[in-house]
Amino acid sequence: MNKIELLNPPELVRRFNWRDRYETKVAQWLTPWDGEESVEIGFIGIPLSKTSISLSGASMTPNALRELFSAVTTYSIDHDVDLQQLSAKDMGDIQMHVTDLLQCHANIEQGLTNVYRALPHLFPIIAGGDHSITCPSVKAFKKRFQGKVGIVQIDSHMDVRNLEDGGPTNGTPIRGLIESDTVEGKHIAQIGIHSFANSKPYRDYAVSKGITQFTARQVVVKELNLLWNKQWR
Ligand SMILES: [Mn+2]
Repeated sequence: MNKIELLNPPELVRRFNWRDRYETKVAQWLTPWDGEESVEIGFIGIPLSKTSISLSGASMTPNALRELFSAVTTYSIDHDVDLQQLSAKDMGDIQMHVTDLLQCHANIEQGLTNVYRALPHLFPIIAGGDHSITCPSVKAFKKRFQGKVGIVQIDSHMDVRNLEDGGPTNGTPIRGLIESDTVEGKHIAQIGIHSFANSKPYRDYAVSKGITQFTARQVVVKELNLLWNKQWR
């Protein structure tokens, strides 16, 4: 078995032993990577929540998702697609440091870089963790592709807080990516930004950097207009 530095095997493995021959549960498809098999899609957990400004249980998310692997199937009726044709594996979790948050971020960037080096064609699906993990994750992704990277962010917050007042936190990942020249503002779209959840100086910063923003209200109004035109006219 090939050990990738800073990547631990999944902490939780959810099995589903009974099998209907015509149905596959995610637990029967998205199984732990054995360190050898070729793999197209990798589920990677980053169990970090201490970088959150407010109390957070986000570090429990990777395992909470793994719990659900036995409850859901690989088939989408909406898109008539069965994902089991893709080779996907649970790669495990990036190693966190217990107390050193900057070390956690360094581990994320280096650990993902190690993963991409070992498996250059892997398409990663990364499960945080609080939103601070986006900054080191995207830095590693950009290093791998050497090209321009864009972000579609679905969030009530802009996450462009200054880095001097206690960063890097879950409020700073977009700022960190812009200030480190990893991602250009014009390649970032934020959808769902809420009123009374952000400040005017950060709205001005986002606009000055060319970030495209759609508020939650704009999304709802647009959705209602679509529904109105479709169903009631
Ligand atoms: Mn966020």
